[in-house]
Order: sequence, then structure tokens, then C-alpha cells
Amino acid sequence: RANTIKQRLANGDAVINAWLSIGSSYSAEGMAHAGFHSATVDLQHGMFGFETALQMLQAISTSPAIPLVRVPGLEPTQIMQVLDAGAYGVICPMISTAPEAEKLVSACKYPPVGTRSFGPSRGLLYGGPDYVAKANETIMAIPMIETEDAVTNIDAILAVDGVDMIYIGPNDLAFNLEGSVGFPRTKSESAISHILKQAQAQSVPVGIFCADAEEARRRLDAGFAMVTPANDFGHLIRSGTAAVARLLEK
Ligand code: 3PY
Ligand code: MG
Repeated sequence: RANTIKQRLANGDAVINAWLSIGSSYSAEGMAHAGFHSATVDLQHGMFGFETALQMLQAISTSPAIPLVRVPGLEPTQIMQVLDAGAYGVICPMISTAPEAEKLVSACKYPPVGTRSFGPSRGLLYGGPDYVAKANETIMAIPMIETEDAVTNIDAILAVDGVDMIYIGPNDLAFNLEGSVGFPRTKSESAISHILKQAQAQSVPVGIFCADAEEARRRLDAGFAMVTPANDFGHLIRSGTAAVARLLEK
């Protein structure tokens, strides 16, 4: 099975990504069928572990959305496991240097390119009989840029062979550059513009987490290739809160 978001990025088409922090295959299935091009199972800040993530990946497979996983950190054995579970891309938090990006790429690729161990399991079920032969081109290694060091080292990170795109974590970036996640975010917003410009110069697509669809719209207009318009829990609570407010209107 082809990685349709890789194709969209290559064609310059925007990717709208769902972000799943609710540990439920039912919720994941619903979000995956909402029209998103990809759906990211969040094992870093989501409220669940690997077994639930596996069920969520199975649920996403019932839709055209491409399954991605955000792992908790740069841990090759864990990356191996989510790839075996059928993830078509790994978003890895807190990548700050080129060697860290190289380690991520290596964990995502079979030899001779990388060090991923053989045991494709569900990858084969989702991907099809040519999964292993195509895995190194199908699977995306996506470093998160969200530290001060990553901004300093951005050109070297972008130049790492096998970095298919980068993904900005604006909240951790604000923490690191402003000292808080509050607003305004003068320094981190100018860092975000710098990262985008450098990535565009090296033809590396940039994704970014957004607070809502309005921000995501602005980011797309600014040249971001992939946007995540909030996470599932955010959508749920916002919609519930708006319903209550509407019904309490006098
Ligand atoms: C951040 O904003 O730091 C993120 O990791 C978004 O998911
Ligand atoms: Mg973060």
C-alpha cells in the first residue's frame, strides 16, 4: 500500500493530520474517517500504551488516512515496535542534532540503509506483500523540532539523508525559547519562520501542531506542508463546551 501523504507532499499538496490522544480504537476510527489525510497516534502525551496504540492503528486501517505514530522519545526498540504495528511514519520528539536525526532514520529503515530488525508483523498486513521491499521508501522518519538546539542545528538536521519532513512542536519550542507556553511568542514565532525558510531552501516539507483550524489555515497559507488542527480531546471538549454555552444562553 502506497504512502499517500508522501505522494501529496511530493506534489506540493497539503496534508491535514489528525492527532489522537484518546486511547480508544472507536474514537480513532471516527477521526480517521473524518477526512484527514493522516492520523497520528500519540504515544508521547496520549493517555495509553502500546496495546491500545495497536488497536488504534487497526482502526485507522479501515480508512484512507495514513497511520503515523508519535513515539515518546528516540528509542529504536520502541520505534521498531510501532513500525511492526503498521505505522507508516514515526514522529520523534525533541530531536536537537543531526546525529539524533540520523539515529531516528536508522531506526526507521531496514538494512543496508538502517538498523531496523526484521519482523514486519502487522506492517505486512497493512502494507501488503511488497511491504518489506518498499518499506524504506514508504516509511517516513519525521524529527520534531522543538528545542533551542534544534533551531541552532536546523540546517544540519534538514541535510540528514532520510529525513522526509520535519514537524514543529510550537509549545515545547515556546517553553525553550520564551521560558513559558504563554503568549505572545515573539522569539519562538520568529524561530518558526526561520525553520520554515531553511526547510524550504532544502526542499524538506514542514508540519506543525496547531491550536485549532483557524491557526492551521494560517500556517498552510504561510507555506507549511502538513497541519494538525488540534488533538481529538481538544475537539471533543471544545465542542461540548460550545454546546453547553449555547444552551445556557438567555
Ligand atoms: C508541542 O507543541 O510541543 C508538541 O509537541 C505538539 O504536539
Ligand atoms: Mg512537544
